[in-house]
Amino acid sequence: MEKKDPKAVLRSFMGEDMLEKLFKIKDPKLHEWLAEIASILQPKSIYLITSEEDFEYVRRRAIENKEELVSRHPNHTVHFDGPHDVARDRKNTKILVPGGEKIPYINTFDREEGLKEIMSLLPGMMKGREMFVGFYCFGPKNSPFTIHGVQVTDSAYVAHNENLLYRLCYDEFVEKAPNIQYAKFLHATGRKDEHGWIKDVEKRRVYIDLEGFSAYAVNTQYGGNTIGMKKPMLRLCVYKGSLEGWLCEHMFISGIRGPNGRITYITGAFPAGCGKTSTAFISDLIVGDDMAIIKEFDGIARAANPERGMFGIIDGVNPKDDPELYKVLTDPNKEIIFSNVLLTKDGRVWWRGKDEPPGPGINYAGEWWPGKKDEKGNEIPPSYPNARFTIRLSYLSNLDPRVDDPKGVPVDAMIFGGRDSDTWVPIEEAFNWTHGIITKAAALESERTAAVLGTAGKREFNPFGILDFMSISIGKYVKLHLDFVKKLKKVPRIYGVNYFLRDEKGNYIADKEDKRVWLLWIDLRVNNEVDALETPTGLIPIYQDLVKLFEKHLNKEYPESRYEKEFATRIPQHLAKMERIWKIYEEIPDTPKELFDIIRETKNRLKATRDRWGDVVSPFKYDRR
Ligand code: SPV
Ligand code: MN
Repeated sequence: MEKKDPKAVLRSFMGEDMLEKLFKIKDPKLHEWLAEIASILQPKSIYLITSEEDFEYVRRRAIENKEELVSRHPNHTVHFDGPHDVARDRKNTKILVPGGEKIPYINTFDREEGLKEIMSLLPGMMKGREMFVGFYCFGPKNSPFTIHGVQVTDSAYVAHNENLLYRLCYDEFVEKAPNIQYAKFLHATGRKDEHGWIKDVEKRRVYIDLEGFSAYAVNTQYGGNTIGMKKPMLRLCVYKGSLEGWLCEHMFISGIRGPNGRITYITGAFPAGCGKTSTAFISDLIVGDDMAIIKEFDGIARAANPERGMFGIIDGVNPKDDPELYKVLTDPNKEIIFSNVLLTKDGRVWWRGKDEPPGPGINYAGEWWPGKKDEKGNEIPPSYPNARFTIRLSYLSNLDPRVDDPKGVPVDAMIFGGRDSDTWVPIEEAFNWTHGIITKAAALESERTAAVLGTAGKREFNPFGILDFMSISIGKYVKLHLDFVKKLKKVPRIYGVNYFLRDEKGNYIADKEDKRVWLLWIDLRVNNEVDALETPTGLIPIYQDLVKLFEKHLNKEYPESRYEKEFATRIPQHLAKMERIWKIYEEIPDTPKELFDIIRETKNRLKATRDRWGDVVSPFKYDRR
């Protein structure tokens, strides 16, 4: 069949001025793609987001079509995803690969079949709706870090989020296309019920097409599935980095001020809901809270935040522990999108962390009143544990001005952490890069949180804190990191952290604010200003150094008994962990051999230490290094 002229097709969906804007981007493939999907999806009209002037229109549309409700503060809107769509859907999120090649721990699916399935869902899906097309940058503008992306969605809520979270990059498309590689994201909300919730959740699909450098999300609203520039892009970015020899990470980026005002830059990987954002906030300068692209320039590893906003967890944000964030989230003058919080009858936004009790209103599961139970008799929380807020980073008073630096910031240290009640110490430095990548990053485990659908609390393997967004074999990803260091003149130090260690009674041992001390210790280590103690698993702080930091920066005592409890080596737990990790990587065919060497050495050191000191070894037993 003869192909129709894209311009003629698109003319029936948009006015001449829009059409002109679109054709300023000199990329026939883009025009063809948009014409093709518009013909299939049959939206009422198409709206291009090309400048900040379009932002107010998109926000207004989200309110008019009731995807967002306005709270008592006109700048604060609330969106509800519905009880079955409040988190990322692991089961139905698939990486499309030719032939459906099986990759351990990664949910793969045959590319052709996957694309066919998506195509079968799409016809007419945008009928009666407006289709938004946005042009964004994943990274600072005019930067070697940046990946371009086009988002197509029939949700003004999704487009509204993207406008706050990413740098608008229409001008770069005009300037550079077709000589840029850009990702394509297609989101179609699907049928909604009278609440505005997805009707066909069983047909929810989030498919990532590596070869086509694109992703699809259908029959879903939750931001982690639908905001293409966020997690779908992260998966494409991991893939692209693996082909080109750089790193794409699920990491915050922040700066900590050491003596004389120097800044040590730290990046940190954590699974969702394990302290990534709070670590960024306890630093002195925030660059990013969720993702990082890390590349080598002149022998230095440098990191850039692909985002310019935050889609953060709001549950538990309170004035005492998170003063900076709380202030922003309660400021009537800031533009904020809340999702899956409670909107009370008098128009207040409520989440766990507010000091007043929640009053009746609406939440992710419909009308809510204190004590409301679901059909199984379980109490429905007023605000969902994975409830989120979307804001611009520019609202933060401690935002690092280098957030927009096209060259990014230098990486002095990387930290890896998860929810671990009984094994890791609060902070430990790896002996070197390879040891760190293997024992801190590749061996990361964490208890599941509410950020994914399913039961929270179970210990899961989560290498680099990125498993949910991994699009290539884990073995390859480990190798990519081991090789990356070969380009570096200055090697970042690597740390394992754990904020979730519990005592015999099951209580957390550390206070939330203590993480600041661990970060300050990293600054001293990176600058060779303190020694450390050598344990079988890495290098830990000397007691007196921590006492000084606690006193100076938190104005509190750090008792010997706490140090001993926190920094003891729990050998049986470590050995069991090494067994688990060994078994996992045995099943991953392309695991680099060094991983097994280092695990074997670690086990030997742990056993020798146990023979000498027993199962639980006090940190006071160790020698300085
Ligand atoms: C995460 O879950 O890691 C998030 C939120 O940052 S989401 O966009 O759902 O991935
Ligand atoms: Mn995340």
